[in-house]
Amino acid sequence: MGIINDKIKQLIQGHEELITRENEPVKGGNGIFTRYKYPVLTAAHTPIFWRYDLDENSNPYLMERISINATMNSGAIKWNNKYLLVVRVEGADRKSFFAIAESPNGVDNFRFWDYPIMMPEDIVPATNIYDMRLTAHEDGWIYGIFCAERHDDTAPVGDLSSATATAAIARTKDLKTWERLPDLKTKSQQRNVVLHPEFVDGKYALYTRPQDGFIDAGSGGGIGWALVDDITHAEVKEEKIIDQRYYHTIKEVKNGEGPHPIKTSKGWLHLAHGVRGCAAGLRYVLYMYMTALDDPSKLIAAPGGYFMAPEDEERIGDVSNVLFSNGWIADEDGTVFIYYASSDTRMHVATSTIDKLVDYCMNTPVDGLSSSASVDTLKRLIDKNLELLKQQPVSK
Ligand code: M1P
Repeated sequence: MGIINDKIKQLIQGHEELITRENEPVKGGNGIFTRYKYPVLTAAHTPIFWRYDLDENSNPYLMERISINATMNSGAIKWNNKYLLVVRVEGADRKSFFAIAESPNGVDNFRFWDYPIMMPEDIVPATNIYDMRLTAHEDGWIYGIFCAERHDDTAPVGDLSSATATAAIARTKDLKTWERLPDLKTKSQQRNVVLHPEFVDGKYALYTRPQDGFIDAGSGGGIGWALVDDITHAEVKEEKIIDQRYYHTIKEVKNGEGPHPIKTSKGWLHLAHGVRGCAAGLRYVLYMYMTALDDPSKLIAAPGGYFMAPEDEERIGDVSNVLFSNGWIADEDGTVFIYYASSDTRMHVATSTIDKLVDYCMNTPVDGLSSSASVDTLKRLIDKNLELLKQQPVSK
């Protein structure tokens, strides 16, 4: 065994400085949420001892032996008073795996646990697994539903790109040991499947995203809803669309549920992503909606447009122009920590409160689906404000 030399010490100290750097809220903003100055996790936040062989004899040049490409789309949960992310870590070899990073305050000092999650395989092993949604269910288990990707063996010989997306299900009581349940049985391919935290009519309830192909949502219609009798042999027999896609909106091409919804006194608060096409490719933004407390499948509020869209460095990465969220944490005091990835590359946090997000959902005008409807909505606000300013002028 070699010795820890000065170069290794510098490497470890530099990493420690990065992961303990204090984050700062960005001033200004739109009154709905607050962004933070630094990403909470990047590939460089992964432990030095994952990437380097620290033995001078077997690594005399101190090279990275296992490079990490990205830390992205993370599930989130508050656990033993810590803010935990189940991070999608992607290696330089394009394989994703899950690893937990924990923070004492939710906005900085995220530190990875020593080992990634050793996720058991389904009967048919997957090539790639990613984007876990965590749900502490009222049945007492913590479930992780994620996408299992496999090569589509029905594709013509030589087609090495066609793949299938299936919802994989695992559960745990301690976030360390995971029990893998059989993958969700569905008629179509599925990604972005999320477990609702409560039983509905005595059944497990899932938000689904039926899709025609691996990439193409096609006739899928939008975010679906399905009740499942037995989570240990989960099968979607009936599925209805609860949040539809529309022409010329932020979710024209695709949408997908984010983390499981947060229960509030006014209804279930949902965070989702919407996708549209443009000359630069697909653009992914985050949007919100609410459903009824007594029926989580009934839409009660649909603020028009996006809630968050990529800004500045968020716009650039492996898959540019993408914001994606599959994790948030609502604290006891009403603070909401929204964890989102930018451009399939790094993780960020934004904060808001339950009251603000409910107000945003209930009072942001709906998308009228045409330019004239948007102008009518705008005119009503201008009329109201100009009247107010006439009565109470603001000195310039
Ligand atoms: O590259 C953007 C996202 O694309 C997919 O999301 P969706 O199924 O909604 O299109 C996923 O591969 C996701 O991981 C990725 O961030």
